[in-house]
Amino acid sequence: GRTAGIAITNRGSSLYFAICAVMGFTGLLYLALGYMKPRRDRLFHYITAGILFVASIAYFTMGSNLGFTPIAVEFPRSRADVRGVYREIFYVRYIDWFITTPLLLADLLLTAGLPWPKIAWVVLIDWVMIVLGLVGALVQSRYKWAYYAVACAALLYILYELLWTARRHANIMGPHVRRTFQVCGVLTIFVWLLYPIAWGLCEGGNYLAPDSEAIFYSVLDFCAKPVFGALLLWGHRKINTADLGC
Ligand code: RET
Repeated sequence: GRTAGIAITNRGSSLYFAICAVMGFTGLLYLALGYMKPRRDRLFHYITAGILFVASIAYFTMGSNLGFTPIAVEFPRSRADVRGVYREIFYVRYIDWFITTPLLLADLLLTAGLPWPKIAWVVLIDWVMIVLGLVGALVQSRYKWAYYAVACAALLYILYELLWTARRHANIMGPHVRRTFQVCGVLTIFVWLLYPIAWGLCEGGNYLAPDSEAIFYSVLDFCAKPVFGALLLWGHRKINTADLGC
């Protein structure tokens, strides 16, 4: 809908609240399942539940139509009455991602048994990617695409590390680690590549209205967090956390 020249989401709000509930519920579920395991095997439950609780708060914020700022659209398009001259940019997404994407990478890379300096390095590149995406989203002019391009390069580097370094490492850690990393890694590569596409159509190019943005990102976040978490924790039922060096 359009309020004072700003295209904001109306129908997206209920979807955001629904995802908020899903994230909160699965967070509690994964935490409870962790408490049914011996203390030494709870690490991945804590990480995954933490991811879901942070996401739940972000989705509550967006459902309440908070955590956004209006940004002038570079080229208001013909259906400007739908999209508005300003666009609602949810900066709270990036605060969520700044916290949760490193934890998702920790889930994956700790499972692969990578040494911590390598994990820290990949997390640093991930932070660069998220911050550049945020700055690009807040920039009004076409310079936003320069930030976007560098962020995309950072994403490709992260995916290269998953596909090359981490996969090879996981393969020598036994069949359960190999299988779990394979399933969660493939999901990650596939879903993470869709985020820059969503960004380009929403924050970047203003091709999709905020209602569609709500659907697009909600589907991606649902796959990247609750579904990813379920597959990871399912895989870990046969993995000894201590064998991973953590
Ligand atoms: C941005 C825009 C700039 C270019 C790129 C991006 C990538 C974002 C990614 C986000 C992943 C988020 C996840 C959230 C968890 O639910 C910042 C959109 C490359 C990969 C997994």
